[in-house]
Amino acid sequence: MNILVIGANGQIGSELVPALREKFGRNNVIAADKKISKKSKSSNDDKDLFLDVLNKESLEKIVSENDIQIIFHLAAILSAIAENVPQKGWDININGLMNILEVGRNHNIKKIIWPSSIAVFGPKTPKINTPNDTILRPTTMYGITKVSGELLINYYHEKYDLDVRSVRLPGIISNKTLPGGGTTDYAVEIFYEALKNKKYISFLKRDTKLPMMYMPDCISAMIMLLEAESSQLKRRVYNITSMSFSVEEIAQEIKRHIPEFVIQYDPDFRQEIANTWPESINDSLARKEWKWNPSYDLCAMTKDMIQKLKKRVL
Ligand code: AKB
Repeated sequence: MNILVIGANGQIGSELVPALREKFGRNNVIAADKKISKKSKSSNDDKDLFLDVLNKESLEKIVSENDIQIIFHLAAILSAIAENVPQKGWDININGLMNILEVGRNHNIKKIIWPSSIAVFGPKTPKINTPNDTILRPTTMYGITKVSGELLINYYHEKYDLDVRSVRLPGIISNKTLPGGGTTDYAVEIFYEALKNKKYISFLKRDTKLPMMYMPDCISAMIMLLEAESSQLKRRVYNITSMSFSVEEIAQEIKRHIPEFVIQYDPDFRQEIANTWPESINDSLARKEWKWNPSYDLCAMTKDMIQKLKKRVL
């Protein structure tokens, strides 16, 4: 089973690749990205490849030369950046996904895992305990690309029987690689600033509450979705979550570990994006159909983040 991870050096990819290599063997996991890390450049590792997802020929070459059967497609332009460069957001998020789906059907790829996002929801969606099947009318460019992506994966599944699977990820909190340009990034930055400067200026208001998840749970969700039997899956796209908190609530939790920590609020354009997203989402279908069950809540995640980051940041 040869696996290709696209966007391997991003926030999720940089932790998913080692987890997959540990589970399925080093030689069976190819890590591809447009940004090649210094480490892989210097090691000249033939399992770390350059790939621009918009270049379909190179994608096809990598897939056939490495006899790829499974693709994790993680390369994306996130919400805050996509608002500023809408055309680029569309190109990477949709034309990139189209390339994967086309290569998927032409090369008999067995499974494709592609994350969607809570950004598919919009101001008209119920804000609390948002169900799996609900109004999808996002008002952000990123959200529009994610809804279009969900429609596309459903289409390729129905029409070509391509096994594409997706989860709507909430904000992901992690301590290895920084997220790049999302609205939920504050929930990562706050830890670095709390440890380094004992102070953080939030770009979201104090009472802005969003669904979130700690990276170890995100990685296990990806692997569980990959391993789920087809007969377990009644749909292509699942809500998943593990906690929801406001900016003030996470600041309070950090203060329990770093009493001198202070937070200030200076909302910017990202507030407008956050205002259109749910406060909490209902993931009962993922729990029921493929036994999704996260391990970290706000308290456990905060404790672990501080422990891990302390060693590196201080
Ligand atoms: C973002 O903030 O853009 C992402 C997401 C919720 O998909 N983290």
